[in-house]
Amino acid sequence: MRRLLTDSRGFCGLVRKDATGGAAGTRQRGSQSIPGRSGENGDRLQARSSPLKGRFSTSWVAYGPGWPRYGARMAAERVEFEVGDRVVKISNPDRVYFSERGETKLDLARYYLSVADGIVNALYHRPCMLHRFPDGVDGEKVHQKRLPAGAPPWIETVRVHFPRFNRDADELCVNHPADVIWAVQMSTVEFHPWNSRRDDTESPDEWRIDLDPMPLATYADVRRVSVIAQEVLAELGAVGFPKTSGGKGLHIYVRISPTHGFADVRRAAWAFAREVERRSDGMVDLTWWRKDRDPGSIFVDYNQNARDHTIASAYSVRGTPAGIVSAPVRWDEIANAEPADFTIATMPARFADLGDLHADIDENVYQLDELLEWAERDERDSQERPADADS
Ligand SMILES: [Mn+2]
Repeated sequence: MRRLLTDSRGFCGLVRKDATGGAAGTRQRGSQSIPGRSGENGDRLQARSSPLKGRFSTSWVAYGPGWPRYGARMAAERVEFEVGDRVVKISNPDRVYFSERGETKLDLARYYLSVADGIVNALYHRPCMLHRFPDGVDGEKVHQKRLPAGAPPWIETVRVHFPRFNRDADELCVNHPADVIWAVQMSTVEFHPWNSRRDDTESPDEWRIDLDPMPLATYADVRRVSVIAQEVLAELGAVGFPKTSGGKGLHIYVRISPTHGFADVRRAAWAFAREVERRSDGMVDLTWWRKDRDPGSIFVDYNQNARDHTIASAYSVRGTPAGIVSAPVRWDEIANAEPADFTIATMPARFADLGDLHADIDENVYQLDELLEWAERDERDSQERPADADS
């Protein structure tokens, strides 16, 4: 898959550090060893051969069965992760972030390491907005566009402009799993990347199809609409990569060549949504105002392709007590899978088995021309056009 995986051997290491400064693991970082733990190295890295033969040589699981739980036996002030050649400190590792099963900030960091290749692929070089939960997901949520203060020198940013406010922001720009772990240290739970990348932030390379159920619609309705969406995509010759939203919805991503601006990508998404609506026998309702839509319908939210609109990425955990993940799924899984099946507890094993189901997205580039012709036709025939994104 992506460039950085060519050297994935030894990618994610881990150093455990206790309150006294002692360390255990793959490397001794201090002269002290942890009292009572000599010889215990159950948290050593485990290498597993990848199920995707030939694509990665090895994928690393950054923790093992002997990994001790903190809290009862040892009050940890911080934990250090070695991620490739970088070290990221996690403070307050024992703080509970997900109240349903009690996973901690440390568990969140371990989750992201377990899907490192997937989350980096989803965020790679994109301006990225962070949803931070400093007191866990039951506490206050902070929407953060600008990079939080105190970043290490290897963290990269990309500058984006906000015309409405005539302001710039330097947003996180991920190119290495250590960047993701550092964002966790900054209490980030959700990652919301732009649909463009830093080489040309004004030209999206990702068309996002967002199947959004209205309040009385169910995930079963979303499934039915996803079948129509897949059929229209196939007729267009486009390859869609589906994922659960982590809520009740489904997202389908399509790689596009970055040759159009946000307005055209949104018009193309609108034309696609209209075609799905026509075939949906009333299941899809594209009425502009949310309050006017059929509450039992699905909205195909083409506005997610507008400038500065972002949604949670593939492998992003959502800020829910059960730590539900926006999970890539195969098309043939949609009929049976439930969004709540995919959590920070279940995803590591799934990722170890299946690898990144979105790994091939860059190899399936779609040109928007035909959809833009559909948009022109619809605008001409019906005198309709998508309203302004910010109206
Ligand atoms: Mn949605």
